[in-house]
Amino acid sequence: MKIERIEAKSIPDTRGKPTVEVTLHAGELSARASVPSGKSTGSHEAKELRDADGGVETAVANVTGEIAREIALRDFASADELDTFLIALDNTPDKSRLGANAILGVSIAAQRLFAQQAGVPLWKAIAERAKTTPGAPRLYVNVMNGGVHADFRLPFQEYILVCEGKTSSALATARAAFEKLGAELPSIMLGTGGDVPMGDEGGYSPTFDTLEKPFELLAALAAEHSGTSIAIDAAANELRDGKSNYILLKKTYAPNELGMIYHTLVERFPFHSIEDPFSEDATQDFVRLTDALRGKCLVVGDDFTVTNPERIEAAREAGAITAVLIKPNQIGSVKEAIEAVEATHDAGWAAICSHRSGETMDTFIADFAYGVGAHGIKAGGLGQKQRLEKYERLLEIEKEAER
Ligand code: 2PG
Ligand code: MG
Repeated sequence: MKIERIEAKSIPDTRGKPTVEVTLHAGELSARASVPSGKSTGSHEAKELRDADGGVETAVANVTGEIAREIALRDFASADELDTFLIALDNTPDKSRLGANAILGVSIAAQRLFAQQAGVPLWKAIAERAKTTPGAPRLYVNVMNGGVHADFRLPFQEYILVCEGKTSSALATARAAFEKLGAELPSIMLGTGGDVPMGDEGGYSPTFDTLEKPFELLAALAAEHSGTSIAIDAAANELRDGKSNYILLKKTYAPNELGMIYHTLVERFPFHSIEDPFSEDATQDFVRLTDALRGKCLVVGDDFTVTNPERIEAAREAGAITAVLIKPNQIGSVKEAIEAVEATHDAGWAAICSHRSGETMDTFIADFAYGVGAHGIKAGGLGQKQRLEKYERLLEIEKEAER
């Protein structure tokens, strides 16, 4: 395929922060992609190129300048070939020269172009490329937002209701639970009552005086609907006290004490998974918790593994986790995100595909999660249209797959 024209521009994400949008043109075909952006980022992630003022003009210029020029000189047989070319063109281990945001925008748009050319839905093209069996992921619906996504009104970053089954029924369950929780919160949260604050990912963000209260609420919702359970993203990088301890609700905990908290929560509530229970390099703490919770609850790496096949391999050697969060922008290309899924599945672990806290209307992650047959998809709460778009796209895919 010859990509003749590339456009790129800066668009606002859900926090109003600039992010990259790319449009590719090849003959009659054209495809667009926009790149999400995280807030609780791991230091081992590929580098998102930002200007001194927080803008993405340099990343945009890299797409319309060097990348467009080089791509126009070539003909690509597959999206994989194009990604390999982009990775070599950047030629840094962390995509810091051209920017992971610049490269991923082109990579996703190119995957869409190649799917169009083949006349197949995006999820199918991804499944063929990844050699995976497509299927509906569990919905990880972030019903209550905390941590850096909500000024720490709740200590953990994400309080998630995991909904299993067909997307249409899982989403109906999530909607019913989300609505019920929204109606209950004003009378039970701390503060003045009235409007419930919302967090960055379209979930409620109430305040409580105990660690357990949000889990009591989640467990009550889970008890009402079969096929539901609880997950959290502790995002423990953000809980660090600057030394080796963690702070929750103004109290300091040593790693083993935090481990005990998780243990007690899992004993008491119907847990499915815990993401980033410790900070990004605390491998031995991950190993201990994974051993203690084996068969009871998945331990998920996010900042710990950063969608990097090499870090996933190292985690496998250590036996540190049992599931991996897959975020294409942590690694910067569709090709490497697929390799990260492969490394995860090779380890016998669950892959959970994820949006970022700064999102756009792009629904690539829905097709990606379905295409690779992921264990789950994290796409946020139901109170923000950029999150709902992903769930809506999964509903469309359910119909496409039935045809
Ligand atoms: C996470 C994500 C997405 P952020 O930590 O898993 O929910 O947040 O994009 O801010 O890293
Ligand atoms: Mg996370």
